[in-house]
Amino acid sequence: MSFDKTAIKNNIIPHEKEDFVYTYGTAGFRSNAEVLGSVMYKVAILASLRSKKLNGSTIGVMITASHNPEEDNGVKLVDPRGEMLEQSWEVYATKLANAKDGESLLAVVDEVVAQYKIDLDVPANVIYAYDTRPSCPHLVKCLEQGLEASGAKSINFGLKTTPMLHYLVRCINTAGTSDAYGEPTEEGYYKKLTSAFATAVKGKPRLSTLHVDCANGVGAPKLRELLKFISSDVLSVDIVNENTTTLGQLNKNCGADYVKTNQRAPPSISITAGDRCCSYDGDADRIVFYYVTEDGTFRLLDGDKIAGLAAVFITDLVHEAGIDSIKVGVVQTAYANGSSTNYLTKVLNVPVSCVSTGVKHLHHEAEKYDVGVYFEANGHGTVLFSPDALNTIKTAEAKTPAQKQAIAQLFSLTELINQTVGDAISDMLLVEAILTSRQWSFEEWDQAYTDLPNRLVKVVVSDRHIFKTTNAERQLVEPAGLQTEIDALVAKYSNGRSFVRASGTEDAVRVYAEAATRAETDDLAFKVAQLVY
Ligand code: NG1
Ligand code: ZN
Repeated sequence: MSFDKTAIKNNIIPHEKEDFVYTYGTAGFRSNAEVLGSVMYKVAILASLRSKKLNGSTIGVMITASHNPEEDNGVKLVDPRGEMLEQSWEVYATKLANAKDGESLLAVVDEVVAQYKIDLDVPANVIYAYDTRPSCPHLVKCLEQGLEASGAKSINFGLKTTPMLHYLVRCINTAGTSDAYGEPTEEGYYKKLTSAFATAVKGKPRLSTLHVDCANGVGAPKLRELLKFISSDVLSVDIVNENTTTLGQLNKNCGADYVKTNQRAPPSISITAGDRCCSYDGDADRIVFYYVTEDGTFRLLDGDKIAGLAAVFITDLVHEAGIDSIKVGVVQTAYANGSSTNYLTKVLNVPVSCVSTGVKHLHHEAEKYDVGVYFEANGHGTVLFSPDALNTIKTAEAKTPAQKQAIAQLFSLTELINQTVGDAISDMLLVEAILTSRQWSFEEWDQAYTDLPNRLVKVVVSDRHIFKTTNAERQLVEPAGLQTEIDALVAKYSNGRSFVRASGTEDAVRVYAEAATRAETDDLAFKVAQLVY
């Protein structure tokens, strides 16, 4: 099988819409599924080139649009260690996607080959998977057309959650090495997570049932499958919203994004005081938890709360294990609630960095710590253990039974937490392991700090690209003068904070505001939105 330029040129899938401009954004290409067939073809070519560049390492392609409505779809590339595609390649992804005919496509291919000095004779290896969207089968065919033209050896892994595909990519590329990540099968994934969970909670009484809203997406069948690998004496889960076959149900009035944005439980869940609930998003890489208090108030435990819980637990464990040389750090974005940042820096005394939106930015920053906890407020995140930290944990010698237990527990966390990307299933088990270990209710977890009231508003503008930011997106540099106006408004509110940035996944500008009270927050958000509009 060879990289066949003639076939690449001749088999090109024409653009569905003449004037559509494609951008490889925060989470790859994402838009209405109708315009994505042509993109899939090009993504396949790019994946093949990337694999060739990396000496035939396996590259992943995931077809999903996460929390977007069912009619949308998207695609992103996964690099050999399970991370997002290296950023410098994104411009070429965009260029390829916008090439309208065979000639211009080949011109971009030649540019990539020259830029990265790619040897086209190196064999390419690509694996791919997709979520439950009705447009997936067609888009998969378009992808396969591109894989064939570029002569890639490929494996269709079928229906998977996004994090599972990341896991598989890493397993395949590390197989047989000293840092082999796991068995490159779906079953291997379940076994790894469930056995780590069982170790992490050993000897502790099981918590009450956790109600899991799977957003009528791929998380539902996969969680059901995982449960076959773990005893209900250890983990009790009730799956809600698992209708993946009725059209129009995916992410509809349910899922992590619905809960976070509306700050309420999905109407399909009847939730009463004492119930423990969580919601995944459509491709199961995000999770948020929630409960209601005795007086019926809805309480959200979002990504910031998960980061705080993980940071405090791991910091304590490291200390109990007698390996204080391992330092824990947390990475957030500007959307993190001000109270969470305050709690992490002032109460826990852990270093916190703030980076631009998008997990790829958080992931890279988290790699700088021994243990890097990173979460977006919307519930997308994970915890990374550096190779040195991993080695220290593996070789630590216990002097007491308590140290022995702490070391074992720390090690189980390194197995339980998906090291490639945020993973709703893995994060759910992490939170359950911590709460089981501490025998904490959601209320007790929630006690760490109280969120400042906050509001996220979407403003549709004629051209979102004019909004340019700096300082991890916390300040606008363009349009000129707008930031000064925002600052003047913010200064009028106690604990006020607000910022504006263009979305990378939707054609809109996002306004975030927080302040001391709900009324002030809403007022600030509204006034800033008016400035933008
Ligand atoms: P954009 O649309 O760029 O704000 C959204 C989320 C990100 C991230 C991506 C990818 C917010 C405010 N933004 O990005 O955190 O998750 O989608 O899914 O939640
Ligand atoms: Zn997602």
